[in-house]
Amino acid sequence: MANKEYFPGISKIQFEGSGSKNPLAFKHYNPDEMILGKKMKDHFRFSVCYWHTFKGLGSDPFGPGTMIRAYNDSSDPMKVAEMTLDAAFEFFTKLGAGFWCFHDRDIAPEADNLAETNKRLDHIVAKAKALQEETGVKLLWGTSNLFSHRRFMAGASTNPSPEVFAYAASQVKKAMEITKELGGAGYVFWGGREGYETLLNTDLKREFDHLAKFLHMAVDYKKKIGFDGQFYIEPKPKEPTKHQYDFDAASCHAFLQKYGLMDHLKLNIEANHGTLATHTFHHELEYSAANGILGSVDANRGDLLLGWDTDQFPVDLYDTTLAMYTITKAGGFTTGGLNFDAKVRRQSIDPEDLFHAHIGGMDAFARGLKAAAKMLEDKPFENFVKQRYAKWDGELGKKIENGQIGFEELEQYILQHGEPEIQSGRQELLENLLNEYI
Ligand code: XLS
Ligand code: CA
Ligand code: CA
Repeated sequence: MANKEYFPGISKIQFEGSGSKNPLAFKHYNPDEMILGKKMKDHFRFSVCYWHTFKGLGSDPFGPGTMIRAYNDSSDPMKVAEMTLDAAFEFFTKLGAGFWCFHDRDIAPEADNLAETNKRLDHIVAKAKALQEETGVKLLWGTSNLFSHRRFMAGASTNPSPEVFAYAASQVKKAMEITKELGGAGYVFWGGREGYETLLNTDLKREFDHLAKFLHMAVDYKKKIGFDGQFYIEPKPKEPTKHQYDFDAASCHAFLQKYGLMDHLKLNIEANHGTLATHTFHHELEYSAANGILGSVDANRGDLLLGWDTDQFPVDLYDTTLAMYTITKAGGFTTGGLNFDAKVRRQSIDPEDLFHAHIGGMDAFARGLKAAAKMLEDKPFENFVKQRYAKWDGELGKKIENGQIGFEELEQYILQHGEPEIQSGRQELLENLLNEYI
């Protein structure tokens, strides 16, 4: 660990229980506590994201950053990269998050050409590897920033220029190599600017084909280098482009099926992207779980009154409860985890705000898990759903499900039996019940 302390006055965050008034302690997240036969920390596999937490300084379209960080205090960009990495590992260790995530360009700044940029990455990755070994912190996933540089203004693999496609491929090739080098459990493809601003200048069909071609090349290269991490696509409907091709879980699912990619990619579901697509976080998780493509989660939340990706820290207990309910019911994380793709607000300028934010998110998920565990043990919702669909296990239901009858037999059935029986959906009762668990 570096000699310099970047978060002085803050020691390792401890679990102090719900009576604690200490803002720098966990009230609910108790890493080794067993819930449903598994340690809490293994349910979550919490991860800290590098981009918001260490590279974000609170800038918005109306003004530059507000946050002054000790690890930015140099005019040499590589010195800043090194100091930031030291600060990051100090933060991961003090917080007790077991994992981290990064984009290639977060950890090492781009140089004048690709060869030099890759050299910078190698230098930082060697340091990151040593810090991982020293602290035991692991890499949840790596990814590539294919959206900030001006060359990617019209997309990366969906760019009208094959040269930009080639540049993106070179960048992802390297990002996969360093993710493997750091033992990453996964690799994320988020379609940064893979979408369009206007269809008047866009060959939509060709762009989709190119996106798929790119992912197939990545799958081939993954095999070639023996990287055994899980690939994920991260859906998002808009922002930065007005329409992103990986719109939501269902459109990603259709894309993966159409292009023969189902065996190679799962989804990284982000809460705020779900709500931007006018779904709930719960819906996106449930859809993915139902189709066997739930891989990992970017934990955050949006703001109902703001129509963009605010990436706030998750504090809503309904969200965390329903998320943990679906995730746990689906068997829990294997390669994936809960990555805080979230940023503190522009006025939260102190380093300790980063701790408050993560502690709050971890506690909110711990409460969600505890409520979900009780729901899974008592099964009030599962039993209700089972009973609601019970007739499908009867004679008629079975015949339909097994494809043994068609329209003519069904018409005969109705002519014989008359008006179907209907039953209440009991929504209000179920919502009241959910409140009892929260
Ligand atoms: C942006 C995305 C991005 C991905 C990683 O909205 O959430 O941060 O998670 O590229
Ligand atoms: Ca994300
Ligand atoms: Ca986001």
